[in-house]
Amino acid sequence: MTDENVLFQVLDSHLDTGMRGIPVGTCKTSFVDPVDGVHYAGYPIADLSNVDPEDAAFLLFNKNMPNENESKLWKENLVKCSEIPLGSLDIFDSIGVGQGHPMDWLSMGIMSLARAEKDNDISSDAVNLIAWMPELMARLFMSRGGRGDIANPSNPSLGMVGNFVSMLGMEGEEANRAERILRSFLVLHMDHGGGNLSTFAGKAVASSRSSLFASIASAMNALSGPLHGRANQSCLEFVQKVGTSDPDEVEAFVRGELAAKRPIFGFGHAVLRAEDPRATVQMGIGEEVCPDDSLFATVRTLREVAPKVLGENPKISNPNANVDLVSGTLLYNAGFRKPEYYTTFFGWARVIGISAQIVDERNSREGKGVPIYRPKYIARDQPVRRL
Ligand code: NMX
Ligand code: MLT
Repeated sequence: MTDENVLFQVLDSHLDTGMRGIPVGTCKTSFVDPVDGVHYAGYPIADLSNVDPEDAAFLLFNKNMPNENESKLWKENLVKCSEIPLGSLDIFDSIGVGQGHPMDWLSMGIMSLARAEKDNDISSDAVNLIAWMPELMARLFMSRGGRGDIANPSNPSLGMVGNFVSMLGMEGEEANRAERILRSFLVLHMDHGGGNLSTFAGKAVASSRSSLFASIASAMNALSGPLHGRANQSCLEFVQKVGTSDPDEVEAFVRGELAAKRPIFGFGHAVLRAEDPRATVQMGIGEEVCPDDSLFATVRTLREVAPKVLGENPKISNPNANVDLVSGTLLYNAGFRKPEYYTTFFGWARVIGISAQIVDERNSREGKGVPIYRPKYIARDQPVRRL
């Protein structure tokens, strides 16, 4: 092996670090620059924040922005595929109103749709799942919330977000605001390179040639943890607990949380080393849609104060805001008042990026697909023994 082929030398100190920084594969949908953040097929995320979510999905699958005709055909196909197989989500009627976390419902809903799997044709399964997500999400919200059937029948021609909002029964100004916030939310959260936990988990499961549904449900289970996707729920709860935008009080709160060994949600990142551009974009949306909101005022102060406090600890690689700092506050202002649902929106978005990455991996090696994942663990503290 020549030197230029050596990407990384594994040292003992790399073990038990959650594989931090260890290259394990390739990713075609997006890359994450530690300072400039995620780029979808080369486009910096901030440039994409106002594109149609459907077009961003096309970009991740096809690696180019759709022209007008491609966009039209892609959207028509999503409409065509949008009818959920009869009875597939009946499971939501049996879980019990308010029982279990919404991320568990999301995972169960996706597993339940597996009955419509197409002979392991993961490309069409991926398009179907993306087309079914708005109704799955709306049924999840209505059933878990004890609100009965969807408020309006599914109308996929409204677009994925418009249809979801309509199925929840939102109307007029409320619906417009929710749409504005959710459209950007979905685009910003769709993909983040190959190594984030949910994507990695989904691809690892898919490498055994498991179905797209089983793989994506696994990814959603990984996303449901508070250090990963559920940080958006925890962060809004945290912002509510702060309860002030006074810089001195906010600083005292942050210090108190650290002293109690609790994470400061919405800050830090495994790969990024500057403020996440997705946080910067969402701060801009907040200034546009809810500049006078008290939660947003707390977030504004946290963004100023927390990095200084976290920066005092040299162990913390990135004291700056991540994607989750403000997303919950925006969702709250979009009319979604229950933080426990927020990670399902993250999940909805990631279904798209992770599916695109799984399709790429399944098509690699001239259609043979990536080999089954099988990293090496170094045995420790287990000398050979005899009975
Ligand atoms: N609050 C408190 N401690 C922190 C924070 C934070 N925001 N960020 C890092 N640390 C600690 C971390 O727990 C670790 O401590 P120890 O060595 O005792 O285990 C130490 O600082 C070094 O961690 P890093 O290498 O800087 O970060 P790492 O890659 O391990 O973890 C996160 C990254 C994102 C898990 C971490 O920054 C964190 O827990 N943040 C708060 C939760 C959050 O907002 N998560 C959302 C991330 C984005 N996403 O959607 O996935
Ligand atoms: C993110 O969107 O920030 C990720 O999923 C977390 C990561 O990249 O590790």
